[in-house]
Amino acid sequence: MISFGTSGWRAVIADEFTIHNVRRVAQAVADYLFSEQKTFPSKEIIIGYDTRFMSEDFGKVAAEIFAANGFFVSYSNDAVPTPTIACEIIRRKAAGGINITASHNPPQYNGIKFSPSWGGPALPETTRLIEENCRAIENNPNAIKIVAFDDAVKAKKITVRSFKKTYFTRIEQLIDFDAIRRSKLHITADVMHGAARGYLDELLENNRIPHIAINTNRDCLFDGHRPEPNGEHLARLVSMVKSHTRTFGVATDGDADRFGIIDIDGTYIAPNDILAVLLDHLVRTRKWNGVAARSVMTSSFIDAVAQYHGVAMRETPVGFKYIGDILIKEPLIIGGEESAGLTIRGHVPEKDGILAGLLVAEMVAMSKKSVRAIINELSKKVGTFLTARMNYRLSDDAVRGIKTMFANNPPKTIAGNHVAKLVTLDGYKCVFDSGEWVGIRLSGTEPVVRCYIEAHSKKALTVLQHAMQTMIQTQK
Ligand code: G16
Repeated sequence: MISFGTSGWRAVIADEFTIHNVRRVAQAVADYLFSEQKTFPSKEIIIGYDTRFMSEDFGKVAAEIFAANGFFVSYSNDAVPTPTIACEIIRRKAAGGINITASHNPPQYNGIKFSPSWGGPALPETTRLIEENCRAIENNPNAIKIVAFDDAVKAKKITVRSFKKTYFTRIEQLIDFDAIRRSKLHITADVMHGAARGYLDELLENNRIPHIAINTNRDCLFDGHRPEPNGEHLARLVSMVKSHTRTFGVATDGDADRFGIIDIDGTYIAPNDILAVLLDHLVRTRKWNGVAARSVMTSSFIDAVAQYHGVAMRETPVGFKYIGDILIKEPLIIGGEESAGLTIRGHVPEKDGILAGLLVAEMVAMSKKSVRAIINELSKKVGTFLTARMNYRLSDDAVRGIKTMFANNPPKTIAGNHVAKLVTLDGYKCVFDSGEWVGIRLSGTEPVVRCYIEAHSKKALTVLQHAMQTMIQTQK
């Protein structure tokens, strides 16, 4: 059963993520694109891959299917960030693109992200059709067309290319590298053995920003942990930042669409805070107005900043596809998620960890302040927002129990807080009279239930954490 989650299809290598299943998914995407030919007649497809085990080989497997189906394939000559593929889809007016990646998942996983011609992650109405095509192919394996990679290269059906140039130009238009250079800020870039190697470090090098890049070698085991740039996995970056003065740390995940920020004193800064300070930075430095967007379990710190600047806020289910969709349709200033994804006006409708890290560096350089100092100043104006996220591996019965409880008898109070609003955009979010809230939902990328909490004080955060833990544990 091949199913697309929050972003793409992900599965354990050699279990479900096999050459056969990659062929099935590629054929299913090709069939989908054929069905779209009336509205978008391009015959070009972009194929990239990350640094995971055999990703380039799985990419070739997919390229063989698209070429056999009559598509012209632009196949990346190296591991490539997901946002770079988005850029290339748009520039070449391609029918779409796929990236062989399992993003931030553990090393045992691989996956396929598919983006249609608009460049953002496919929306559910698209992935549903691809899933249906996969099922149809299962019953008719002869439906899979294949041509050998080398033969397709000779026949000019597949062209091996670098996608760097357009992407670098775009980033250089969006980021004030002169300001970073003038500030003499030193950047330590941790690419976590992922697809930002040769991208983030080269951009810094080309723009003469003093920097050190770490974890640039390919390591399919990602140092034994998943390539997720959060507080748990950036110990080396933290110690590098702490041991150098005026050094700021930026990190990117396996396919370089997520960011991690280490402030100049070596502390990890949560993406929720980064979204809020960047909205403020963009409004002040670019003089942009319009709308901002965040997914439902993202902190309302950014809402408070939006309100302060008279910017409208859009709330979406979890998944960058929904934020990308807003960027296409509305004058978006910034859109982001608590899971460390963001994009801004003028960029692709896909999250970009490289852009995010450089933008925060620009903000630090221009303000000559630490990120923490900027957060504290902003909090004085708009309020304090503290957040926590817990992940639980629960039995199917426990998950059913939680769903039934919220669907049939949602709590009226939690830890003495009256639930003023129940938001059901994605999972369940209980918003209290104070504006503090708790949320619970099933992850679409990992086999876990996620619980999110936001409070205005440490005490309230701890109380709500305990209350949610108890609520979840009673379901076990
Ligand atoms: C993916 C999606 C994001 C989403 C994140 C977490 O990130 O692209 O939009 O916020 O997963 O989703 P979930 O909570 O359902 O696991 P990535 O970087 O893995 O593609």
